[in-house]
Amino acid sequence: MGDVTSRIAQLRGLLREYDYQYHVLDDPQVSDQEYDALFRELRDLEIAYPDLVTEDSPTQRVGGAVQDGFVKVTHSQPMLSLGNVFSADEVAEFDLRARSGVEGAIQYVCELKIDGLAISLRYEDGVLVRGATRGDGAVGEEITSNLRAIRSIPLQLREPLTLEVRGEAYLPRTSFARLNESRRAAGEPEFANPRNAAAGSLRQLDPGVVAERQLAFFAYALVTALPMVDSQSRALARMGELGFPVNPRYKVCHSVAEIMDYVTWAQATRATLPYDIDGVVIKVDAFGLWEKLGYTAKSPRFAAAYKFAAEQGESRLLAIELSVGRTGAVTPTALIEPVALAGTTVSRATLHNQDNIREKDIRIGDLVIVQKAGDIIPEIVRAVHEVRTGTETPWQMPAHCPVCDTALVQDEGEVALRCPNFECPSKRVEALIHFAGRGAMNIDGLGEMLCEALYRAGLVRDVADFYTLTREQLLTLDRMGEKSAGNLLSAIAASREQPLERLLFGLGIRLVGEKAAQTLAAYLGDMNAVMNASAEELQRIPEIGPKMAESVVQFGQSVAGKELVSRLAALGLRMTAQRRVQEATSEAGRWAGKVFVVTGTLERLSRDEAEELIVREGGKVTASVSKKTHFVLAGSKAGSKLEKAHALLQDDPSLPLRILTEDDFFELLGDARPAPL
Ligand code: 3BA
Repeated sequence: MGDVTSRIAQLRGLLREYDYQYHVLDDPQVSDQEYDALFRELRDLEIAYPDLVTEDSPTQRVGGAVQDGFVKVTHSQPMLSLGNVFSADEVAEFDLRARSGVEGAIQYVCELKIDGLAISLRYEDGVLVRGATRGDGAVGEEITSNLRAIRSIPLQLREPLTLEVRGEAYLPRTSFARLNESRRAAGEPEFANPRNAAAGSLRQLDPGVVAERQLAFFAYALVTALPMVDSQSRALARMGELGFPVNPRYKVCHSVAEIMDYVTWAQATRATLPYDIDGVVIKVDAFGLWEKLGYTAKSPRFAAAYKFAAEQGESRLLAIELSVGRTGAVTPTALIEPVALAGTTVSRATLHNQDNIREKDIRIGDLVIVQKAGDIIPEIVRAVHEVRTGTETPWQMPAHCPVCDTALVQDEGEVALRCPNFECPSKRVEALIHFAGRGAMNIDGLGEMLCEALYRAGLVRDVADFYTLTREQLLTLDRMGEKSAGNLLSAIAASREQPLERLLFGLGIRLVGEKAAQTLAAYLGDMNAVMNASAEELQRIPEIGPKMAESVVQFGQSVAGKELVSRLAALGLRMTAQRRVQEATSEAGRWAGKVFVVTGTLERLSRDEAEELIVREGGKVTASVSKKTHFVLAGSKAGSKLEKAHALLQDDPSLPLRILTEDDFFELLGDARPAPL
């Protein structure tokens, strides 16, 4: 028995070392056959002696069973987002601010910004115990089983330490190509880019699927303080020693010029890398300065992301396809000859609207410049008129809906043509997709294809119909099994509990985006109030302007809107807000009748909090600066709104308009500052 125990320990040690050499150092020292022989020997011993199996054994990467879903976890420290910089000037500003906190020289670490998903890994006594997604930064999802299936993530560290490390899980380009090839062969929809594929993979409930997809990992942040590790450069080195894959292509820089050289190098190298990057991360090296520089509301002041400009390519415009969105807007999409761009193949790109096509004189058959920036959908930038042959044909927007043939209309002041038909199948399906989508009710498994299939089968005409679907109905659909049907029904049922703001957003009221839905829910408190609010009442709410107010009133007063909402209420969806903003002290408040605009980044409170304070004091918050504005509260990086205020004052210094810094604002509030929100 003693022999077995020590052989198992020896095998694990060897396999761990070989995994490390292969996946972290990228420098295998044994052949696949040798590795496999040792692996089989270990696996067979563990089968014979199941009591000796441990979680951190190299055989246990894909041990976990298929899961039902993911549990939410609160991060020990929030995973902040990075502020963006786009030019040498903005890097210089970042540098100036960082230097204001130091005497003497400053050192930076520049890293490639891997285009994957930020994750957090916790180790106890050297053993991986928990892995989580970034989520919204405060709360993520526990995906330990999936992360264990990533072979470059160590299950056991080379030293028995307790610590937390963060980094990027990503899909190497070769893995991405392989994955899409097999999806194409299986007739499944392909992923648009490696990032989406990585995200989709980590949401899989079966770790076996994650293992197959061959994701990888780079560690870039050491959350736990360790002896002798007082800088980012040391943290990177130390994480490497502990067995984490650390991207070796980072560089210590001492000036803006050196940082920009690195950016230039990264841009030039980008296409040859085996993974996608979307920029460079610049970090102050010394941890001592991290504390001094601190954070803004959202991101650290000691780091920034330099985002690459969009990558461009050339292609041929083959045809223009029209689609009808949820609001009826008809949008043209260019079908182009496939072109490789930023690591993916692009064969469709947006043309935005008919005015854009006319203004840029884009014709079928034209050579076109295609551009892709980050997550954004590819777009046609322009046509290369110089190389026309005369065979190119101008394109005309049709007068009728391409789906239901209703005459299209153009609203005053809008560019898009819209299909006004309430029953247009395309609008209906898009409304269903929107409702089930991520920012809205977030119903797992209810994607575009299924929404369309449900509509076509006549099972769902509007969003309320989701909640009366039965198992039998679902089973009549192609490729719908017992298990998927069950999962879908429980996901739909669970979505009843989604907060009011998600429901409001999901209803797809024109102009009401995610942010406006949150504001409406917080200020009005329940669905009834939203449905019955007058335009005046709505406009008193921060950042709800006349157009949105009108749209909400129109929905609230429409027969269809009323009917839909009352059905949803009867079906048990949540109709009241969890958190309600305190009523305005109205006339009594110190800012009764005063009109505010809040702009830029505030340091001591969020924009929402500032707006709530203003409303509590009887003030009104609007989105844009005009002659009627009394106060512009301007944080850092305030842009056009602040400029507009300056311009108005220059034109007419007698305006009652005042520009406030954050300090001025708190001074005005004085000792009457209400209790923290
Ligand atoms: N370094 C992304 N954040 C990064 C630790 C800080 C940071 C990133 C980074 C905040 C990359 C924001 C999400 C987050 C961990 C918060 C990188 C990359 N450093 N090299 C400075 O390659 N994508 N992202 N992740 N905490």
